[in-house]
Amino acid sequence: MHFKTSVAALASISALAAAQAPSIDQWTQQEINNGTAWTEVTQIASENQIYNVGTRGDVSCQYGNAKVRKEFRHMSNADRKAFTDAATCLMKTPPQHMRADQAKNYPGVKSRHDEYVATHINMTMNIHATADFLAWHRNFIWHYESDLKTLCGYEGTLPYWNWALDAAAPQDSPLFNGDEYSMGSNGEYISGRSDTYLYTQGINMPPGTGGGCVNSGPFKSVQLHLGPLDLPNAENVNSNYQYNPRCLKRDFNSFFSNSYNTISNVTELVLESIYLEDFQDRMQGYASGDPFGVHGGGHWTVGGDASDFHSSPNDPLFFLHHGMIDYIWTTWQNLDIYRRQLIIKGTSTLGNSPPSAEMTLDDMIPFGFVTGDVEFRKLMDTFGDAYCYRYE
Ligand SMILES: *[C@@H]1O[C@H](CO)[C@@H](O)[C@H](O)[C@H]1NC(C)=O
Ligand SMILES: *[C@@H]1O[C@H](CO)[C@@H](O)[C@H](O)[C@H]1NC(C)=O
Ligand SMILES: *[C@@H]1O[C@H](CO)[C@@H](O)[C@H](O)[C@H]1NC(C)=O
Ligand SMILES: [Cu+2]
Repeated sequence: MHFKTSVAALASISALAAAQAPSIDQWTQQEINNGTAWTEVTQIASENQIYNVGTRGDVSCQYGNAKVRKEFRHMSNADRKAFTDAATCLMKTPPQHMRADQAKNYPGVKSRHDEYVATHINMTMNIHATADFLAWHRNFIWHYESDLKTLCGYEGTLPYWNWALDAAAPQDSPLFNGDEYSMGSNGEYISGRSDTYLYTQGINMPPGTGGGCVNSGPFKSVQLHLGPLDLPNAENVNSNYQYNPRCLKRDFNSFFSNSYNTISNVTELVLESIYLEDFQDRMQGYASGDPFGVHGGGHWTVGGDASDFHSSPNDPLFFLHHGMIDYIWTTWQNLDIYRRQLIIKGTSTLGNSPPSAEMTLDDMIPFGFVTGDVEFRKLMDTFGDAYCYRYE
């Protein structure tokens, strides 16, 4: 079955979808591969979102006044620069949560940005392949966005990076052209490298297109302080919060984007995952035949510091990648909003190792040096509680 879909017809498809998510059979493989299906899927999801939010009556967060997060390349030059100015400002802002008497235990925490990195390092084994992977990262990047505003005067919203648009050659993306309106360049090219075997995923990684320090654009002279902890071919630190001042490195690698982050990869993930377990496992690379998923694939596509499992938030691009992950989750939720809004599945330990209790929406979730504990339930709806934003 193939629906001939015009934008005008989307409203009626959307009414159907309010009862049940659309089926992948509604699109041809060519439409899935050329982005037509993804465009229509996100339109159906936003129609559902408009309808759903519209039924809530007199609440202050409405579709029309929600903050809109945009793809970085679709922002104006001035807005992009305002964002990267604020992101570098956060790296120079002193820690806000760590008390003076705690500082000796966290020698590498020198800035507010480092508090995000340290928190992610601390919680790595409790926020990936857990029930709260999506929710935890949603709240993590939302606080980053808030901090850019309150601590660094930013007036815009958190951008996201749709890596599928750059899957063929991420190193050539306009986001990374290295000018002052970009997200910074690739790392300096290091030649003569050979393949690296990645044990966890069981694959052979060819060398990327960079490998050295990011040498132009807004993050050219930033200094990282924490990590890396698990990078291949790197001098990893020996303890979680060790002080390790150095440049930001990247190594764009189309091997990953072509295999795990294409437009068909993300469209098939969203349309073929009916159950939450399938959706979150496949997204993170725990499904058979896909050891990275779009989440892991995005981290490894950037390479360098963004691919360090523990300290990846060192690269501000982390927050744009996780914006895309959050966009994908909200899209999946909104395709069948009544069933998917408040559904969670899993425990609080990575792959349930060591075994831990099933999480519930009543659980209080810790955020280390980012913010106080938050009830899981309050992280499920981008129009609920503290949140009021959408993607476009
Ligand atoms: C994608 O493929 C469909 C089906 O062949 C075609 O109608 C449509 O114009 C294509 N869209 C783009 C953006 O190439
Ligand atoms: C991702 O998409 C590409 C083509 O766009 C395909 O070759 C690859 O097998 C897909 N990966 C997965 C894990 O489905
Ligand atoms: C790390 O976790 C411990 C135990 O939960 C907590 O007391 C500490 O504040 C955390 N530190 C950071 C930086 O998240
Ligand atoms: Cu993470």
